[in-house]
Amino acid sequence: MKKLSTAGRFIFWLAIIFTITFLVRAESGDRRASTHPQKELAVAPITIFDENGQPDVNGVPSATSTIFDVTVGPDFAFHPSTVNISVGDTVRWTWSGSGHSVTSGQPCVPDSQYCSPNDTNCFPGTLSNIGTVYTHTFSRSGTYSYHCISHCLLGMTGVVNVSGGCAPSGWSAGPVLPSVGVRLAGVYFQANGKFYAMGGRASDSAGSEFTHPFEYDPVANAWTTKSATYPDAHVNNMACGVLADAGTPYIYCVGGSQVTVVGTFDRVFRYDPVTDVISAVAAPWPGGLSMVLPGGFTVFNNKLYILGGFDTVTGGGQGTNQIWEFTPPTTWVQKPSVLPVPLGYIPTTTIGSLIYTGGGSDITAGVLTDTTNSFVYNPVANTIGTIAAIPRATGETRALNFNGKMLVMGGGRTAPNPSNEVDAYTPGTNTWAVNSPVAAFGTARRNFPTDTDGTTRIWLAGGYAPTSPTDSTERFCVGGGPTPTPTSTATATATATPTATRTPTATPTASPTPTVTASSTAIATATSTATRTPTATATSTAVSTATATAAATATRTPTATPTATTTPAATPTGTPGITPRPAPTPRPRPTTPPPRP
Ligand SMILES: [Cu+2]
Repeated sequence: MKKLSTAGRFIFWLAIIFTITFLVRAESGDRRASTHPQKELAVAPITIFDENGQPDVNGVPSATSTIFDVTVGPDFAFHPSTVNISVGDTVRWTWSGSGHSVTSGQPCVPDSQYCSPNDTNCFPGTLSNIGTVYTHTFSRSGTYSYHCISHCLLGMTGVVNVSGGCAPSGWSAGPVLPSVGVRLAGVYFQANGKFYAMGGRASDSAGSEFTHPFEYDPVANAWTTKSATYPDAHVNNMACGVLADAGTPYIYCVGGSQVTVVGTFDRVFRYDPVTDVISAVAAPWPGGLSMVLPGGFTVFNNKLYILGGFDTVTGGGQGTNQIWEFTPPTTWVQKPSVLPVPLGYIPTTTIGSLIYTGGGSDITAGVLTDTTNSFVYNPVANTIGTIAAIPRATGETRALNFNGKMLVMGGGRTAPNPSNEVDAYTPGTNTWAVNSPVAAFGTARRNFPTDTDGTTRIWLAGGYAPTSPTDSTERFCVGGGPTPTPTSTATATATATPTATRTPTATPTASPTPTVTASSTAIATATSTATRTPTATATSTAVSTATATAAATATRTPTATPTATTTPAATPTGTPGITPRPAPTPRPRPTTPPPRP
């Protein structure tokens, strides 16, 4: 009896799946791909302009190029689902089942970077049949997710990790920014392989905000000031990330302050680096309330998450604990979870399906103090807990996912900060390493733009170093090339090798697949007292567990004790944690300007 019903259910789902398959195929309207797969094979390796006008997305195979085979189907999977290659290598997908596609983008959102059968019409997509062969050569390092447009929801997803392609190895000085600058947001834009520094200002004087994005081209090893103009001057400490809308990736930016002006903006805009156009997004951040700067920010599943923030008005300036989620084109949701403690400027990144933080600024009565608070947040289950504390207090910087580890990049303002230390957190073991596998960078700084391609390169520039704005740029490359000349003191003569030379060896570092199952870090459920042994490191078990709902009353010790005694006094109240923020009652303008955010 039980067997029968199981079989029945199986057949039922099969029927559903095939229905979906045929419906999608009916919409796709590309018969040619199905009937003449061999033709596609002949066409595919040629460089093609995609709808973004990107001619070099499908790179020219290098002399040492290797072909990696992936089978599409016959089940609802790619085999293997993860391939690790070097820049210049080619992936060759062969269909052993029908009605599938290879479509770039995080599941299940096409981003038009590449797709079967010929890198065009990635959105809404084209399905191909058994015997089809599609090849794509990867000319830039990075982590490239893809999926089958028809069966993504069934888990038909894959990843291509591309490493190498840069030199020299380690940290080296890059060209200086077009201006000294602080409070810019760093964004790597995978579709063109460039690094962007968004917003920010040249000094702490009125009117010093930047008006155009800065673009760093790793190939030319040069900065460019773009033509697009920001919609306003509230561009300090924006939360920015790459999200796709209708198949096209953009840099979305949220919120921001203007120096010497009280309050913040809640507006959202997006920047298309390919067309160099900034456009408005009619969905202001509800958590901004015209006075909150976004805290930590990161992207997961084509959604931008904002963790905590800096309420620049209330109480003379204080941290916030809310978590917000933005989904293109215009949807904001406040998550039921809150941070165990209010924090601003939180180093935050996504590894697999979890969001990690390390450090962040306690803000009390306008005074910022670096902390060691370290959390893991599950945006799907809406649970949040602590992880082993970062080995030093920091804030006013970013965390990056580099080969499945969280790197916390220097930062901090409480002596001896700012720092140039790079702390690396490994989720699988719930442990931290200092300046390994990525060494400390040259110039200690805080509040600077930084980002990574995820596998091979890291960029950073500007920031307070330690108190005055700098224009120095540093870049990190793993593998290839000779060991770098120690960077730091990036004076005018900076420009080192104009890249180009690449040794395709690219020491495969670490485990490039950032799939992280909760394992040791345990986002456990509703237990209340979150006691964590202060020394912690070793045992992965005892990780504490402030649950989403409980944390509302979390008491916070404002001392920046390195052990981050969070004590989320989790009195599990029945009410979900979304205590609506008190309406911004008109409050007297402070006679003295609040701390400059
Ligand atoms: Cu499929």
